[in-house]
Amino acid sequence: MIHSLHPCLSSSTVITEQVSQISLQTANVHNEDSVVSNATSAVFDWDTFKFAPIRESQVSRAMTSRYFKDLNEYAESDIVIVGAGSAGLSCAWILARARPDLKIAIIESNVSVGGGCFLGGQLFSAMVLRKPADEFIRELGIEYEDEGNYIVIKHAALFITTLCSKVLALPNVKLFNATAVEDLITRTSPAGEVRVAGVVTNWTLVSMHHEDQSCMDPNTINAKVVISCTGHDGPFGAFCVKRLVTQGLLKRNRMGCLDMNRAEDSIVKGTREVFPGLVCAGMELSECDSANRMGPTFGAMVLSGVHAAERALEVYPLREKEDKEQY
Ligand code: AHZ
Repeated sequence: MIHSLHPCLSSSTVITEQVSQISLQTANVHNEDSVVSNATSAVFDWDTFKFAPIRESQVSRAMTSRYFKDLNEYAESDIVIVGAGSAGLSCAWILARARPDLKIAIIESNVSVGGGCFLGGQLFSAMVLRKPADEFIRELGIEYEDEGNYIVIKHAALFITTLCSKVLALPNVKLFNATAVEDLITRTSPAGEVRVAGVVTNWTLVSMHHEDQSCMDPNTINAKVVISCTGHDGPFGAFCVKRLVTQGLLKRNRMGCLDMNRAEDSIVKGTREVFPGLVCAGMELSECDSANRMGPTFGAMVLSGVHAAERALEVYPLREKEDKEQY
């Protein structure tokens, strides 16, 4: 049975009906005697097994109709989060639950989410978070070992995939991955004050080829507030801070050397709207404030994400008002 097809798909109705009629004739037999029947009811007599039929265009339309509907809806977002690493996804989880009325787009340049968070340090698995970030981990429902001042999750990927799955299940969030923010939208008030008013995007693979292909113009997303969580300097990292620096709108202070104790406190405390309309969180802040890096301890990333959500909602009414006044 196919529910709620996009209106432009009405020409496919005949094919859809034919296919669903065939699918009704497919009678798969459950195998109650299977040695894995205690783990799943999706176990069948494999000799007679057959998938419900499908036409290739149905698969294509199932994806494209939804993707372009989302692009259309989120072209006007309330808040855009740039970067789906530990800071960005932590922020999204808090923000989207605190304000279910707001439309939140997450733009991630990589195909996969997580940034530096699929592994602990030096390609090891375990992930360390200093207290009091354990409160956030308990809310996520992830098991950990309590080591006193810090906790250890058995694999960083367990943390980031759990967090991501919870974020993606929220109805007011859309993740556009494999999509890079390659510029910012700005507005200038009659008094000459500049603010960030959205992001300029492109497929990441296109963004990577501006040097050897010409005229590959981007797409845009308007937003009242942008939260940048693109990590420290790198090929794509610290993107929004660096873009404003090139315009002389923000001062760059490069990331300091590693000092776990100083670094984590200063990233969390320093999380703020660094420029009108642009809140900055996670390691991108170190390129703004010259904060030390902390290496493989992630408590500051999740709590900077929480703090960023709080700061974004504080400035939201003002930025929304400016957005209405300045179009
Ligand atoms: O792909 C990037 C990553 O997933 C994404 N990103 C970067 N530039 C982008 C752009 N458009 C869209 N222009 C972009 N996406 O942003 C994500 C950043 O994740 P991250 O894990 O690099 O940053 P974070 O601040 O969430 O976590 C930092 C983790 C670190 S680094 C570090 C150290 O070097 O000492 N220590 C910790 C805990």
